[in-house]
Amino acid sequence: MHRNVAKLTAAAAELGLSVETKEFPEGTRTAEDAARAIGCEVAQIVKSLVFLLDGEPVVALVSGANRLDEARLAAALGGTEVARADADTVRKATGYPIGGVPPFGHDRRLPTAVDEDLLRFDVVWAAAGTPRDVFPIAPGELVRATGGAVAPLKVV
Ligand code: 5CA
Repeated sequence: MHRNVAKLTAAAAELGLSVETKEFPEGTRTAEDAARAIGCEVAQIVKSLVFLLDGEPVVALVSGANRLDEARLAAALGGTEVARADADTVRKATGYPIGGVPPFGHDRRLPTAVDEDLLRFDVVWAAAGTPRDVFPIAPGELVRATGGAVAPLKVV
């Protein structure tokens, strides 16, 4: 098991969650890749996107079918200026590389917004620390584990 996957699994256990990760050698780097490998809807894939909100890193958990509306993210978390984090900032803020950023289990707790569309499913799939490992989770557990604010986040 990749050490990032072990780290995510340990973080989940600390949060009282038993997480079963699944490795797909063909890769799960993007939401589309992940949906294809898993055999689920793209909308069931959790994109864990890192932004700087007024200069501080935050996480948006967005359905794979949706495009994030940055103004909605700012509204959900109570800030103003939103900027996309670059690859280096993502790794520094979370401890994971782009394409593998999990929704929780980061090096420090980050303010999090959860796309309300994810709550339509019984199970959604998120990255488990690398671009080839994922895990299923009930969206309610995702909200609980992250302490996230559920909000409309998509561009309409
Ligand atoms: N493993 C999949 C799904 S479980 C995954 O991690 N998808 S993701 O959407 O959360 O991560 C990929 C995202 O990283 C892209 O949607 C994009 O927003 C972002 N990204 C890709 N390249 C860069 C880059 N060079 N700088 C900043 N962000 C990037």
